[in-house]
Amino acid sequence: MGLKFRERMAYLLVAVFVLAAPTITCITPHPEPYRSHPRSGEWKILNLNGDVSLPPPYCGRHWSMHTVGFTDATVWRVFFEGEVKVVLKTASGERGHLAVGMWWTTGFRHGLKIPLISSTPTRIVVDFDVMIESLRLEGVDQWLRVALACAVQRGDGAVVYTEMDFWDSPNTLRHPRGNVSLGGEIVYQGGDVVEYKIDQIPLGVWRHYRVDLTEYVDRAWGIRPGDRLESVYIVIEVIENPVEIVLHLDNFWVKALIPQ
Ligand SMILES: [Ca+2]
Repeated sequence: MGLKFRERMAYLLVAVFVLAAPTITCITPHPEPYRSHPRSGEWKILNLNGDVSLPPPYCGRHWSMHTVGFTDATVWRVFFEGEVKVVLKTASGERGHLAVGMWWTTGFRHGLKIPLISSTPTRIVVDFDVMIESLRLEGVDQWLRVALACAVQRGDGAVVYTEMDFWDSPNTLRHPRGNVSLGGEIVYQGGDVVEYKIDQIPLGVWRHYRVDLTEYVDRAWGIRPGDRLESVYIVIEVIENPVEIVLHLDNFWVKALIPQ
């Protein structure tokens, strides 16, 4: 009658594996979304006039710019002539930012926000050349940050900002609201902003950057279906003491890597 002990143990072991298998499957770590995005393929340019090569009077066509927070005491100009030249001079007590770059409405090739996850996996990077020609800071407690930034509209409509600083004033780095003083990369994190430190560019020198937006946005916010890129731009942020800065920008290309 019944099964021998050895056979019963064999059935028991099979039962344990069958029952445990779904559990094992469930706890397999899911790959982070950006890691599943391609690392090779064909680059497709997503914006227009990134090299500022259109003839006059269209040189600055497709570029957008604005300031937030500054009063009339701040003077700023943006010139388009083969490259972008930005001049910003703030007064004491001013706090705000100047942004110059590509917005989906005018600068993106298809006039549409760009999905960060779609049926075809894509990786989005920004290539650009930049030079800070000159920089004048008054006092020791000035705040100045110069960064590549992007705005992403999430599936629920909220907008989040990811910034990659390539120049920060010493005072900014002395008072981080992030982990940069602990050896991390985050200069500031709060509300709808995560700000990374990617470099400290020397003055008067052109430098090329390739910034992987997919990776930074995913690390900052965790990319989810429905997230769409709506702008990519250079931002100069100033708080308190007067600042005078001249910056040049060229070959500003937003690109998607499409797997072949
Ligand atoms: Ca150019």
